[in-house]
Amino acid sequence: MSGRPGLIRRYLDRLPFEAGDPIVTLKEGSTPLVHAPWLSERVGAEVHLKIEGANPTGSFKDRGMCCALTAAVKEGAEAVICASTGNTAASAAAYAARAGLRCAVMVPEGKIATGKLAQALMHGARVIALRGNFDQALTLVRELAARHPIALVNSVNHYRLEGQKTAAFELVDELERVDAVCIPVGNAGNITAYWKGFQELAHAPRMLGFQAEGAAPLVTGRRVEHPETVASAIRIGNPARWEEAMAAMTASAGRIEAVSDAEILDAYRLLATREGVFCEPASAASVAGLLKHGAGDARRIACVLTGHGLKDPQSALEQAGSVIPCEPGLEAAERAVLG
Ligand code: AN7
Repeated sequence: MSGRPGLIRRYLDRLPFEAGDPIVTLKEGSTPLVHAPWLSERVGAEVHLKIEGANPTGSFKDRGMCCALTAAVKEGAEAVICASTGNTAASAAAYAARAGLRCAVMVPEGKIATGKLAQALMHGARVIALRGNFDQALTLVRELAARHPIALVNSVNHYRLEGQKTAAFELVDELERVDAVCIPVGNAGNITAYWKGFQELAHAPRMLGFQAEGAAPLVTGRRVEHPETVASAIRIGNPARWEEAMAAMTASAGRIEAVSDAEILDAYRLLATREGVFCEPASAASVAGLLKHGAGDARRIACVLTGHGLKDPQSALEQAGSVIPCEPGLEAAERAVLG
């Protein structure tokens, strides 16, 4: 077979699969690592951006989902289910379509970005809008998966973490040494997965996790009943991987800190205008955190940009400049173009 391998084939020896398994892949992983000159200058260290929005459905979830769906097919499942703030739903829907499995996703009504909703619907998932938040949705789908023969593909499923740990492998592959990793934290699956990946390679960069101020249970140490943030992907008040995330932070001498919505939106705009990289607001929390809290004495830093900016056109249009109307004549065009 030619072309790049999906991540199960690329890392087969470090994943719980065998060559003969019914691998479900859209050629996820192997995402670009882009040096960030403006950001590096600003923080006085070498900063790189891991562009996870370059995965097939536009987020890091694809790394975990190819493994979760491969395992589901292997185990004879006919349907999968997840709760989601959007990206997990889009990814589950795509990989289920690919595998020929039915898929149901439960999302908080009116609280997921437009692109993610369009993806889940286009891939033919049954999309259920819960009149409640993500945490309530996760409780419900866990119960449904326990009662019915439906595979749960949230990051409580360990295959998800197995897949997502491969991003740590890629960072070490390309950078050889990385001193700190900045990462947005919602349900805390991804920070747990990265730490697992680094540990398997005997690397120990500082894990710096960032939550939105209105949804920062790991910072305050208390569950948040009504999480609120512009970064809808990380609007989560009771992370399923709470203990694992805290353990990763402690073991790596890292930190989990909060950033405000204003700081997230600043970083979101700066990445787009200064680095040419368009991520979604939740992803920008990693850079907002680095700008606000620093990374100690780390010399080489990776910021994980978890999802593509096109996922959430509404937030972009609210933050960006407006378009300039123009009549179809040369003079009008000159005025419009030259200002
Ligand atoms: C862009 O899709 O939880 O800490 O249901 O979409 O592993 O939860 C998304 C999470 C960061 C946080 N960035 O990762 C879901 C969901 C983006 C995300 C996170 C999410 P975790």
